[in-house]
Amino acid sequence: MGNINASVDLRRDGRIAIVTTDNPPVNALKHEVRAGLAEALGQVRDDDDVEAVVIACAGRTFFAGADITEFGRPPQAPSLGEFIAAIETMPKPVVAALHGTALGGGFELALACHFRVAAAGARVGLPEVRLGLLPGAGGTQRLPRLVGPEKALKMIVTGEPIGAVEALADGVVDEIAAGDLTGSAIAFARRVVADRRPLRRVRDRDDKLVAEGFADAAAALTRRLRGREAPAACVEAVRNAMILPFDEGLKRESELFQKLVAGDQSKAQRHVFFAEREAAKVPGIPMGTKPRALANGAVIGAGTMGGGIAMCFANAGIPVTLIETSNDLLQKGLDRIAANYRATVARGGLAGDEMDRRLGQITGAVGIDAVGDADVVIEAVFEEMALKKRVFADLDRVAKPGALLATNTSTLDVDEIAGSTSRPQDVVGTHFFSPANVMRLLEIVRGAKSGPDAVVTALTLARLLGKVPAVVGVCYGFVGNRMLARRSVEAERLLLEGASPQEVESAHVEFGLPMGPFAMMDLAGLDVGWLIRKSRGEHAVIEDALCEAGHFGQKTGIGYFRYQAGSRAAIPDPEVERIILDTAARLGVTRRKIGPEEIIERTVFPMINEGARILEDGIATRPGDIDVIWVYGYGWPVWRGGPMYYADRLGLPHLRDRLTFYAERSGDQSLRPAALISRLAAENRGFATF
Ligand code: T1G
Ligand code: NAD
Repeated sequence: MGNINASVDLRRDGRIAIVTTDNPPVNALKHEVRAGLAEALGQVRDDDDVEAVVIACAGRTFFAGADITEFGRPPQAPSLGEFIAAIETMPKPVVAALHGTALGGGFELALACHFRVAAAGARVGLPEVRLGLLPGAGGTQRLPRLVGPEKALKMIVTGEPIGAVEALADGVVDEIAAGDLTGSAIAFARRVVADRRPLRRVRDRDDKLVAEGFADAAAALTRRLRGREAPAACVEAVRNAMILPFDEGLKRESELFQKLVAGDQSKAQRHVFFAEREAAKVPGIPMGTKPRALANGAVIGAGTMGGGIAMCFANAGIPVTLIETSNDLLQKGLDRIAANYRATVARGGLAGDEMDRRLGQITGAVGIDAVGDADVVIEAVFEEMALKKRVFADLDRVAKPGALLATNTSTLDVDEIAGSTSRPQDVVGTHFFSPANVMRLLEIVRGAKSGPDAVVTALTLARLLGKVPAVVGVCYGFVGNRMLARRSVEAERLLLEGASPQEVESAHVEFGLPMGPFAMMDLAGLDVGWLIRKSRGEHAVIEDALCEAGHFGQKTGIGYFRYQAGSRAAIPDPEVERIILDTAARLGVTRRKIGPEEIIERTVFPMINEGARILEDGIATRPGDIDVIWVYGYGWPVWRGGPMYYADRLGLPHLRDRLTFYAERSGDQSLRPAALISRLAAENRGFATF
């Protein structure tokens, strides 16, 4: 409780005024905070007894930005821009005391201060682009004046923060606090006064505004951000810093911000921001449930997934034992990991010594006894139930009491796997996505007997490995793959009816996905799906024919597309075209030209329909969880908010009618709208109200 208002406090230390904000959890710059700060500044501005001002925050972080929940609401004065202008025109030094994550409007506020003192662990950044925005309170005009346009653009287009040491080197902060942060900031302010140091306003500094290298940097940074509006706006705004007077650049920045904040893309990305945080809140877990220890791990199987999962542990600094059935297979797995790291080092994405440190965290072994005293064991062997049950029965024998036992199965019944142990309360699914060291999602499968602390431990593991968790129930394919199976059925029909693999691919890439269904299958390996179908007595006429012809995807150089050695570029394959035509002829399918709109409707709508059934079954708790799963597990474009959010934008009545049309035309009753869709459409509601 402050003395200015509930969030802001003003006190004095001699002739230094300290304005402290306390608005947990992240000191978001909501209206009350801005009003309190403006009031405090007003009080000390003309108080001759005050020589300088320190702006600090209580709690775990300096201002982590504007209050995102206020976007889209009627603006309340003072705006952040107005308050920031007031700081800059203060007739006495204003020092910002930075700790935690000073982000967005919080960092922009600090950039308007005359000096910045940071705690050693502080991080500063402008992540607005991740919300489909650009910095809207001067960040695109002030940061380039401190670090140069190229570095500023990199920080703004990637949204990646920098640490205090780098910020000091760049002149973004003036000092790293030795001891207590606020104390150091007060001492710094006193020295500024004593030394009569001139008030340095960042806006007045032009010496670093050199255009050299900017255009190339902009091209390189935005190359992979197709379809997004915000990155282009960031480039325009930072360019303006070099070509326009400060106030004009600021005005244009604000216009760009207002346009983006009212736009569909930012609304979708803000939905994902909050959905990601909601997804980690699991109903039915008693408050205060503690995670188990996670000091080391073991991974069973060093194939496509096992290797990537072991890298996640190593990247997080957690020692891991990678276990295979033979030295040859183990060495193959370890070689693949080393090659992966070397490729990253070669791209400049990792330092050589850091690679060595991470490789040092991975120990290879043959035989399940090597699990030893691992706190968590993740099984990633072939997708065969009998084999997985044997592995878990062995784990029940060798793993230490209380170890978290997890399976990376893509589809299989986690309860049945847990049933092969005497400790089903310790068993969960931890479904990583390929490539496991890259994809950010961790689909945590909660079994009927999974203990609450096992679920909480899996959630904690996700955060330690830098993954975004979503907790789901047990069913075939859980959430992501269950929906994906619907898309695969329709994708195959599209090929039979006349669309080429590359037409289906380009429709999905145009839609904003990194790749379409066929390039994705080629990456994951067609043999994984083939094994699963065979074990379930199911068929996919074209994909089965491809597998029988050895088309397993990138791992064999031929799948739906052809791949040259060392390249991931998908090349159309006449042999695949022939297999499709032969199969269509054999089945007597009439072929026709199919456009991209129909391709997307027929692959995306059945997925959403299955998403509705998943909500009906309680396999997912919230529609937002499904959106998070698709954004972080399958590369669904974040600026479309996720499949369920996208459906609400389309309108459920429209979705209902299109599904009904396709069900009647194809005769496939499983395409009929789910009861939930029919009900919500009839009530003119969306999934958001589910
Ligand atoms: N506004 C409102 N709520 C926020 C928030 C924000 N800026 N940041 C976090 N929260 C909530 C979050 O929803 C969660 O709520 C709780 O705080 C803890 O968050 C003009 C326009 C700071 C690194 O983009 O990146 O400034 O679930 O679980 O893992 O240019 O939160 O508990 O109810 O994420 O420790 C720019 C966004 C805004 C930073 C902390 N700033 N936040 O991570 O905790 S736009 C950002 C984060 C802007 C200006 C523009 C992270 C974090 P709940 P958490 P965390
Ligand atoms: P893979 O064939 O590439 O690797 C499996 C590895 O397990 C092989 O190296 C094999 O030698 C090893 N293995 C088999 N039995 C073993 C045992 N008893 N002890 C130790 N190692 C053993 O398969 P993958 O693609 O890595 O799939 C592994 C699991 O992950 C499967 O359950 C799969 O469904 C799941 N998954 C796969 C993907 C994907 O995209 N490939 C994505 C998510 C989940």
